[in-house]
Amino acid sequence: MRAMEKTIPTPTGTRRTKTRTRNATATFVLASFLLLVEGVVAPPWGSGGEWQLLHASIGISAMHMQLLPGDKVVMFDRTDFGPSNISLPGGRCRSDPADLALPIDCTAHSVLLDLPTAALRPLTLLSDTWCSSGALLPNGTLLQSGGFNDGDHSIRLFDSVSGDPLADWQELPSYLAVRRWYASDQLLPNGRVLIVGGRRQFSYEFFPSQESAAGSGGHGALFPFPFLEETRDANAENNLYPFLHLLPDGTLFVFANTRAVILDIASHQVLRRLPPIADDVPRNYPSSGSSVLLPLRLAPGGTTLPRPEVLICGGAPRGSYESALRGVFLPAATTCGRIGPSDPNPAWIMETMPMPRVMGDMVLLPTGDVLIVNGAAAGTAGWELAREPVMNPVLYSPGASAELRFTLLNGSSIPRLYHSTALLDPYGRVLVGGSNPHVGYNFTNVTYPTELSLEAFHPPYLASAGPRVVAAGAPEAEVGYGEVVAVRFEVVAYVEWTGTGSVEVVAMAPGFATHAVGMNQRAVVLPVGRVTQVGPFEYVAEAEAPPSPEVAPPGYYLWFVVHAGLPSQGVWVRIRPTP
Ligand SMILES: *[C@@H]1O[C@H](CO)[C@@H](O)[C@H](O)[C@H]1NC(C)=O
Ligand SMILES: *[C@@H]1O[C@H](CO)[C@@H](O)[C@H](O)[C@H]1NC(C)=O
Ligand SMILES: *[C@@H]1O[C@H](CO)[C@@H](O)[C@H](O)[C@H]1NC(C)=O
Ligand SMILES: *[C@@H]1O[C@H](CO)[C@@H](O)[C@H](O)[C@H]1NC(C)=O
Ligand SMILES: CC(=O)N[C@H]1CO[C@H](CO)[C@@H](O)[C@@H]1O
Repeated sequence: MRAMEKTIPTPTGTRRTKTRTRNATATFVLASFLLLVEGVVAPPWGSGGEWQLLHASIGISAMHMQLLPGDKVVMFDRTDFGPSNISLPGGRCRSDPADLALPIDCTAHSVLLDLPTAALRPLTLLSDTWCSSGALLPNGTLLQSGGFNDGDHSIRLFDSVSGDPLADWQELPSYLAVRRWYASDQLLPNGRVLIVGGRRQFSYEFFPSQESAAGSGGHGALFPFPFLEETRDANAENNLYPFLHLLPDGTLFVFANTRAVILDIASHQVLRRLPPIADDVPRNYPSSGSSVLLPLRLAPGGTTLPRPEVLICGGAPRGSYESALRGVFLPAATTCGRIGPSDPNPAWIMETMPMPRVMGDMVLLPTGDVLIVNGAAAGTAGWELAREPVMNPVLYSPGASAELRFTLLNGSSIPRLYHSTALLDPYGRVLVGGSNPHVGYNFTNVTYPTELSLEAFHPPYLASAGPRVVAAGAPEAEVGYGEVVAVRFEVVAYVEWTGTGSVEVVAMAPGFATHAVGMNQRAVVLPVGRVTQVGPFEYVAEAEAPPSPEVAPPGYYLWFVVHAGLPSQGVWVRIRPTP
């Protein structure tokens, strides 16, 4: 047991200090992190990052993945795949006459991973989650929406913070107004979630729906969104899993196929149509590229809004899907497009990646860089429709000069094609899992076997010693909008202190990963005021919490301290909803 001090601000600005006791698990985390950062000997890997196999089999294919507060990861695939490689808890079996593969299935299709111990726990899904979407609600409950077959109108909730060791999925069948298969979710400033599109659905709806909030028990209201019909290609569609990014002024950037609009959620009006992406390559499923909102850099006092920029990388040229069905796998896109959607005259800047990629996952890192990982160099998303897996991740550095913009990193040995996922974890690693390019769990007699493994990619920064946050977080830490928070951290003895100007505090929202889309990922670089030395290697940085729910919707964020470009381990801080 180890006592630890936490300093959090009170609303008046004076600070109170309280002491709490870390439990054994948390101490274990700390210990293993210290081992990692205190290795003065040269790390076993170089500047290209390192791959680590966390689990040879998690029992399912990590088709959907969400990081949860408490350092857990929930993963699931689909129920209509046949038997997985892990049994349902308590010897239960699921009896579902509507299941397309196995009416009585005694295996699990969802697992919960505890990161500190790497322990896995099977969870119970009742209806099919295939190609569904999700968002972490401000209270720490994961909302998962839609799917296929008997699950296409369902929403499911997973409570990550109650501490119930047997917590499991709660299903609300028939909640959604329409079928949502390949939809995208965005957490909104008011804590509700917008659920957009899906196959042949040119509309969006909300969770909680107004009606159910008012107790009517009926379906939620449905709002037409003709943009999704306009962007649908005849055969391939190429507009599924639209990219959604909440902009700091509260409007929503929506990208489908090759086009983008700005939607005002309150009035349901399209405010603006942006120019189509410059090379006219479709970017959405099955031409799956990936997209992030680049880190929002805040000015002190919350007076000026940060300039948002959206980055979209990879995809597959029009015709790739039809061609792949005939067995001809066209080269994927090598381009990225970058745009400032709130600029007076938004224009795409096109850049070229070191190699082509479709079905890549883009993951925001605490350093402000973007990792592009997984996917293939030829073909598209869909069963058996891709070839030439891309084994090497690429780092995109938004502020670097053109020559240093892309860095090729060390490759994995495991192909990750259709249904692979990636997300940032609290240690600053990127968890990589999934790849199920077949209609069942096919492990033999197929070109790319279904993958039940889970890897962690250690970005190059983990080879050096980052700071260690000793206070600010702790699982129950909460801050309000605009509050100043004292973040205490240590810089290890042998690392040169590069001065207060090189300290950043970054709040990162945990994303929901599936089908090359990282829903609700968000990096907010907080204004840092005074940085005070309080011990031999110990400092306190005064960081200003985000100014508004438009900049950072309420809920759980990982806060990282970055010193001289090296991030600490992330600590969970909840931003309180405004009353
Ligand atoms: C990783 O990349 C670095 C630098 O590019 C290289 O020196 C190292 O050998 C690579 N390690 C592995 C395991 O590939
Ligand atoms: C979190 O909020 C959602 C939406 O209001 C609600 O349905 C859910 O029950 C809440 N979770 C907990 C644990 O209270
Ligand atoms: C994969 O397995 C399923 C179910 O076992 C089977 O129906 C299907 O034909 C297999 N696919 C391939 C490509 O072998
Ligand atoms: C392997 O796959 C081929 C075509 O996909 C199929 O014709 C053959 O029957 C399969 N063999 C086995 C042993 O499943
Ligand atoms: C494909 C796969 O991972 N199969 C594994 C399922 O689980 C058993 C043991 O529980 C392993 O022996 C198999 O290799």
